[in-house]
Amino acid sequence: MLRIGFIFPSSEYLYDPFKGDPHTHFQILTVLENAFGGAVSLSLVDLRGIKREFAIYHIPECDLYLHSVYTLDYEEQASIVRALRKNYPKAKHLAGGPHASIFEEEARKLFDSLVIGEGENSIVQAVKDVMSGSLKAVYRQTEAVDINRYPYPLRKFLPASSIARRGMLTLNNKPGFDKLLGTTVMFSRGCPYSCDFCAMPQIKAAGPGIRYRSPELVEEEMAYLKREYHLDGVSLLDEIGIPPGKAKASRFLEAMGRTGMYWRAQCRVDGISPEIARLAAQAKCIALGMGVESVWQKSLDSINKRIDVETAKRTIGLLKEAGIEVRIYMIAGLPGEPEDIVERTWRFIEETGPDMVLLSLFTVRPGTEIFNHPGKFGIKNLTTDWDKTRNMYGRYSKETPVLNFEYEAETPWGKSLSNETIIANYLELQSRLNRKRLGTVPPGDTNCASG
Ligand code: B12
Repeated sequence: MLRIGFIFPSSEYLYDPFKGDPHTHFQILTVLENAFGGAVSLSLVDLRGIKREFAIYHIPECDLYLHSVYTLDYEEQASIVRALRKNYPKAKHLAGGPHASIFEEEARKLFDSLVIGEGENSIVQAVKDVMSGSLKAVYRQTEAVDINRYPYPLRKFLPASSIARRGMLTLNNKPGFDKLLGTTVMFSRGCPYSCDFCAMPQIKAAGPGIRYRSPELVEEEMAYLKREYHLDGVSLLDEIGIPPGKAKASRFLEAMGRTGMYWRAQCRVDGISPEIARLAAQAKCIALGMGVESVWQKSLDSINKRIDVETAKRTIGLLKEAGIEVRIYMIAGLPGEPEDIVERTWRFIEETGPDMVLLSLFTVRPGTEIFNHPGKFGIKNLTTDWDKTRNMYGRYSKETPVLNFEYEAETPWGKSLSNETIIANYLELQSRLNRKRLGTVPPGDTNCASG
């Protein structure tokens, strides 16, 4: 029997790594179970919360190790691979994920094999090849997979205690929801937009656009979670949780409504009509997070966000009226910010009254248009020291944040802000938010779709 272990790294830089779930791992292991049944033994090696130097004691001997490589985890994952090669020299290491796709050459030196693009077909072929001793260096998926051909991802690879958790449905302005049991789900793949600060367009180049699981599969997965884990609700991690377009959105919302479970999600500010807001509330949507990113239109335009500040204002109002808690994601330090950005941002917040504001410091991540063409955005001195890109507010009670780039003094939009000013602006806004209890309490929410 072939022993396969999929390793999830410690994620020690996250305030709480158990806010999310290893969806890639659930999905790939479920696909393998369906394809190979008893011919393979499958394990998810969960290293969250485990110190790096002790990780090796938590990893059982396997014939094939799988890794999903994120930029911030790369160094840790490389050290794990090196340690495992010493202990189990015959074992093979196969990797996929954003960092492995963006830095293919570098990744090929570390791993025996890479899966580039979506992995459902490639992993089945790769495991067959391991069995016959002919593992290839690269498996490349060049077309989008049909996600409705695959069953929902099973959660049994982790203990129930780490699946069903309290605190997943907590609301800032309504008590009681923190007691509910919840977990995270993902019902879509991809995104139809090309924001210049997001790595998705490059990572998902082989499957552009957005694909949703059918409402039937959504209901099946929700029923499974309720039955096996007695959940009260779920948090959707999809970038655009409610499918765009009235017909698709209604069918999805009706399906969610039938489950009787609470849910929270994310959406674009331009994706919500009054009717959709009402239907979502009826379907027990308790909170929606939206990437407002900036209150300065020039900054929004410079990153190709394709929204406008007025729409953002309107949608916040709509959702509040429907009784849905509104969280907005904002970024400090985007290209084009004026000198008075703090006051402008604060006015917007006071005027619109969101229930929560999750503010991040702008970080240039690999795989983004800004990383690939910094000059276009007036950016220089980009660092690839990824440690400097672990920007979580939760860290800053003890440390001072740093930017992983600088703006040219003169940029395409005129005079720029210095790094010191951007950081001071960021800290000033965070402290105002905390004083008004609008920030994350405790600081450092790990939600990642906001960048
Ligand atoms: C859910 C999610 C999370 C979850 C769970 C992460 C996980 N490791 O499972 C949480 C909340 C924990 C998280 C955290 C972070 N995330 Co995140 N996350 C996502 C999100 C929204 C979905 C990923 C997902 O699970 N999709 C569902 C699965 C089934 O699909 P998939 O991941 O695309 O995987 C498919 C293929 O890529 C491939 N594949 C991938 N890996 C592997 C490995 C093997 C062996 C094989 C065979 C195949 C394979 O096969 C899969 C099936 O086709 C993506 C954006 C997106 N929509 O893709 C961002 C994204 C991946 N995250 C990102 C970032 C930056 C982060 C954070 C660093 C955030 C931060 N605030 O700093 C942290 C770091 C996390 C860590 N250690 O996990 C970036 C990655 C950029 C990069 N260069 O690494 C993305 C692309 C967001 C973005 N817009 O830029 N994240």
